[in-house]
Amino acid sequence: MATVNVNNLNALSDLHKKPDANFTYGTAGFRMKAELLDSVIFRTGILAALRSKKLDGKVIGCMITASHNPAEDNGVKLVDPMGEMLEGSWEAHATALSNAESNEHLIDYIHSMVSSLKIDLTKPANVVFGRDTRPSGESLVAALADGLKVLDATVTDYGILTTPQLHYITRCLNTAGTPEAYGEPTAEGYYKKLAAAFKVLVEGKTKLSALTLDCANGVGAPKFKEFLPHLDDALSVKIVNDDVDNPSKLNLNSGADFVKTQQRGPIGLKMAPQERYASFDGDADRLVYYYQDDDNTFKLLDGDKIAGLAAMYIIDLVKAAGIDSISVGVVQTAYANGASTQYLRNSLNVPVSCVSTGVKHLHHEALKYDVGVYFEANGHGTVLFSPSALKTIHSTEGSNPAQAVAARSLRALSEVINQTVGDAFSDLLLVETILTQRQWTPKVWDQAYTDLPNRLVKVVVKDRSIFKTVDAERKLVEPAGIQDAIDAIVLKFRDGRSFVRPSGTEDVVRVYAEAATRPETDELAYRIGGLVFDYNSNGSGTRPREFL
Ligand code: NG1
Ligand code: ZN
Repeated sequence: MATVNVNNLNALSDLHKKPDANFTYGTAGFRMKAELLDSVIFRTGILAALRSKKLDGKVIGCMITASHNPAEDNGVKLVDPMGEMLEGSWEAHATALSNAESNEHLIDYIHSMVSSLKIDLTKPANVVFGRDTRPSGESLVAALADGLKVLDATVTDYGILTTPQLHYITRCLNTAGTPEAYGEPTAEGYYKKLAAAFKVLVEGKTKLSALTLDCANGVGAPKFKEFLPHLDDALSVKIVNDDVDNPSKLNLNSGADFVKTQQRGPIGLKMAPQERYASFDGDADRLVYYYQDDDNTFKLLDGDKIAGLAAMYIIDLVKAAGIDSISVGVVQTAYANGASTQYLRNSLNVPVSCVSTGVKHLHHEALKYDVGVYFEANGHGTVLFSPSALKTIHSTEGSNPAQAVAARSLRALSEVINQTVGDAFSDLLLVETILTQRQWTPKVWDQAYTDLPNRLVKVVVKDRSIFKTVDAERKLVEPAGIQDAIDAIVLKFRDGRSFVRPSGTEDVVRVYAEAATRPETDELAYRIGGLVFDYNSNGSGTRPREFL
């Protein structure tokens, strides 16, 4: 059995010593203050090479980003060969490698992986990587490159990219020359593919007024500017918050996360009634829309609204093409607004599944449908077309011109939508397609249903690990008795719904509540927040004042 070159590993690992900290590869990969990440990223490089060797030299992607987090944070996520997230069972290996206390422990763990997973170290390793605009990205890429040297991986540095671009490129590289070939493995190839499909989708339709796009001062700004010329004027976009030269501005008072959580537009953006606005997050995998109503109220069109719009449009197209044997389904998490679930089930008559938080859960569930639409309320999501749906769509010519046009649109739609992961560029083109096809203003889109007022509250507790959930995180089984207490409170509120779960990315417990009116929603959220605090404060800390 081949072994790791220990001298090589020692020399490289000594350049990237582990600090006194504990790391976890979670739903968002590793994510934390950038200054703590050097050893983690070095070791993630080793893991990426092992994963590639395990998969017979298939290309593994590695993205250095901290998405919507503040500028001083950074992180890393691995991408599996078809552009999907790293297989769940390898997350524990990532965590274990990152926490090995010495070079010896590191080598031992690598060898234990080699033997238990039957990894043939003589196989090639191929890894590609990219990063967002964070200043820490440059030195972290160097740490990653050192990690990749440990097992002599062949690497390609794609420089600055959006997260979904790296997922796309990874899939292209692994499918090149096969019947599943996904496209040219470059940013340019990605732009060409999306633009060509979008032009087919809006052909002959009257162009809408310009969309104002907030890029959160992140990588979406330079990349969308690169992309726009490919659209040949098929879409008018006015880009704002594009200052990537001032790193401290990244995600600051702007971007999809700010807009969704604050339920307001980016600070400094002057909004005109009935115009369209959209925000990306810092690595351009999340998208939310919004507008200002005639009475100046701010209206958010979040991931749930995008899912509803997409499902409605796809169901209509499938019918119009005469291929309604294709099943369309929607996947949400418990954070989806109750009114959106009602709309999908009762007005669109589509099956809706609810899964645990984290895109990998949504993605997995969406694969069960011919066409699976999945979105988190925060704007991260996509639409997956199964191989059999694609086959049907590609072989349908239609028995009349209307059917032929619908089938052509479905084909283009499957090209415009990134099949690997939620992609803000793709999702934006999807929304713009539908609004252009229908000649809808954001207000008309918004009329599908009215969101129930909702509130998300963070509760800082002593130990969030004591909160254990079941039923797609909608019920707590531990601490004992707490769920009954929650249910008793919820019962008192009209249209009340509330659930509690520990965050996977922050050291807090999240409380979600919705009810018929804003005051009732707030009261519900704060009463449940207080309950959670009382169950786990152990008398420490101060009970937040708003907790009734
Ligand atoms: P946690 O911190 O586990 O709630 C958050 C988001 C998720 C997902 C992950 C990964 C909410 C309520 N939670 O997870 O939807 O996007 O981050 O970034 O938005
Ligand atoms: Zn993101």
